Amino acid sequence: MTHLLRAGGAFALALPFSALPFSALAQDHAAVPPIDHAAMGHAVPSEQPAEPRMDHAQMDHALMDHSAMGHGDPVGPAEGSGTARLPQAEGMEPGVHFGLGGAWTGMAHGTVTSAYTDHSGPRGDDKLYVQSMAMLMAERRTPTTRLQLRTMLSAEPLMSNRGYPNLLASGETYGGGIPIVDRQHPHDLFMELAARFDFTVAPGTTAFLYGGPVGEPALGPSAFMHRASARMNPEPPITHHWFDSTHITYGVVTAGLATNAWQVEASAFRGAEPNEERWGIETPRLDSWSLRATLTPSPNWALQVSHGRLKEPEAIHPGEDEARTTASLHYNSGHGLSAMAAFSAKNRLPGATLTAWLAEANWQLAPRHTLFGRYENVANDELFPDHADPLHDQVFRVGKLQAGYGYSVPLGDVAALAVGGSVATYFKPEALDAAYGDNPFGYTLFARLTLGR
Ligand SMILES: [Cu+2]
Repeated sequence: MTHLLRAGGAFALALPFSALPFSALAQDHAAVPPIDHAAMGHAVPSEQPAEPRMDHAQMDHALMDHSAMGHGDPVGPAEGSGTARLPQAEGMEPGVHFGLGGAWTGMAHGTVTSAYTDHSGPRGDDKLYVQSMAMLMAERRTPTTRLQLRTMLSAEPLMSNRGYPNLLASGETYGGGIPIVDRQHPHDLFMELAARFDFTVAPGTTAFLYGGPVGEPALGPSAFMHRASARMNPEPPITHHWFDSTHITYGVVTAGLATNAWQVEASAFRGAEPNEERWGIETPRLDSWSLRATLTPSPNWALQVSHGRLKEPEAIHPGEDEARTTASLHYNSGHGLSAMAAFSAKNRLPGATLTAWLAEANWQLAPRHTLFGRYENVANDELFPDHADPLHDQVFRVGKLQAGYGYSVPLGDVAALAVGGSVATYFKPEALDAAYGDNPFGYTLFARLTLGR
């Protein structure tokens, strides 16, 4: 019998850990707290009154009530993308859990979103496109350890390398070095190929190691597709390259120390953003670093601050490093409301410091009805990539306000379908009127199939 979890945006494919038996495969963006099955048993006595702590490794996770672990019981913070933490009340991302034999359990989660977006103005464009993500994870627990093998894949390389319209967004390149502006780049086939090992170092305190050829360093908030505050929203943030653009990094090693109330981590990783070849795995390097501290003072709140030094992140700015500082505050009511407020300062080295603000919320009013929205404000110097343009490299502070609605229908016990739409309006200085029109407007209609619900 499968067990379902809730969460945000991914669809699953095959596992490239071909050298391992299926029972050794793993992937988890779930809220399963590291190791603390013993704590879990104590925290949820009415759920599992006679659960002897030594038997957790043996028990059938397919029958285990993961929802009890992830939906607000005092068992520890939820886990987002990479090693990011989220409020405990967020629970796990949706997924299907199953036993793999012995002490191994598995989790599969995925989403496929078909969307049509249209934006007005001289730089507006429209497109029908498909976003996709698949996650597969295998996990093995003992009373004092947890091992996870994770993979996350996307079929987005199938779409045009130019990506899809997203007015005022920028980042990465297509067509042999042409900057992608007013569009969102497609994601790579391999979004994560990583392992994580947690072990208890003192009562209530665990240490962990995370890493792999494709992973996410300890920098910024949990990536947009892996946080409840952006769960229904079909549009990537225009501030993606200020907050969570490192969510696909080729070469990551992270070490951390954690309790239920705090986590500190340090990463070494490859600073360069993914290149235009989206099917392969780029050469891992460890030329950049980051530090992140996360506080989770109550089940409803998480606060992270992080700082990173990225070695030549952008292909269009060779010889230019970046110092990125982010802070984000996450709230989850445990009853359908999730929100995040975040700040980032991207300091080009050498060059300007470009700041960004983001506030977003996802409010599930009723099981089938969800409202969502996002406000962003960012100083962007990449809107005119043509060197001959007098506005080239100039910094413009622009903004976007977006609001939408999604209607969800369960499909049996293991999947869900959501349909919805959003509208967006944009803010900009008058100097951009010629390029963008006086009042650019955009909308997106979408249908999303989610495995796990
Ligand atoms: Cu991305």
